[in-house]
Amino acid sequence: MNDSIDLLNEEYSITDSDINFYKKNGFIKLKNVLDKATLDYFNNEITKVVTEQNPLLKKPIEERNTFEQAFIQIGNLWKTNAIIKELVLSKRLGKIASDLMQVDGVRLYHDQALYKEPSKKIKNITPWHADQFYWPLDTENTITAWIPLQKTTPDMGPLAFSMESHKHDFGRSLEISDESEAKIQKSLSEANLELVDEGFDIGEISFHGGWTFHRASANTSDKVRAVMTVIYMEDGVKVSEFTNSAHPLDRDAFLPGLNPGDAAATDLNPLIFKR
Ligand SMILES: O=C(O)CCC(=O)C(=O)O
Repeated sequence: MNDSIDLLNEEYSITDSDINFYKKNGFIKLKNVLDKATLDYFNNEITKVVTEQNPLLKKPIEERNTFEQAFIQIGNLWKTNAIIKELVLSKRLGKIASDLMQVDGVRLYHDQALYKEPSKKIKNITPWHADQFYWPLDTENTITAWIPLQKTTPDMGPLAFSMESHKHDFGRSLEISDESEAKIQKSLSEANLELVDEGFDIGEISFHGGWTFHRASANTSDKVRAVMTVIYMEDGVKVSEFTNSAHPLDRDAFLPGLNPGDAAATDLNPLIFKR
């Protein structure tokens, strides 16, 4: 293991007030979870893989649909890259996920890099959505670590959250689209839910629950917004019934071979942390 990732073996202390904030609001932003040396190390590797594998390289941003404009998305990186695996399976992050959800252990659901390109021409927002729409998991105990690989200023499209929106079920059946942006925005405004839309310092990471509504503004800066995400689920959860067309696709990608009722624990879902 490289010296710069020793930090991944150290524990990050989560307080009762962090747990209460997460429970009440459905997300939390935590400072100094990683340091610059560690982030530079992973940024270098993840950016190399994203550049090599970018499925949108030959498609100009103006010709893409809203989802494709929002970010370059590449998943399951940990499976083929030993360096990225150290970050994705790190106990430091896995324990934070367990502590915030107040569960005994977490497994990996999947990882993905989300790179929002700089764009002056197109407003490449990430529309409002809740992730769990896509996931055939029989639990509410899912959480995403959104890990910016550099300081992320407000003009780069940092992740923004609607406070307490995990208690609000309007819009849960909308996939990421222009429709989800318009309809969920309207419903969150009508419910007077507060928006948290701020930059991320270097080393700051957010954790949001599967039903928390979130979005991101366009990247109007001149730098790429490089982000890695790790999605955790409580250890012991089962595959749910498939109730939309995204569910079997996610099953194939992240829970291969499983059917509703099976334990969500394939070779792609290692146990990351257990008390
Ligand atoms: O990075 C983005 O713009 C969106 C990220 C997101 O939706 C997620 O991590 O759940």
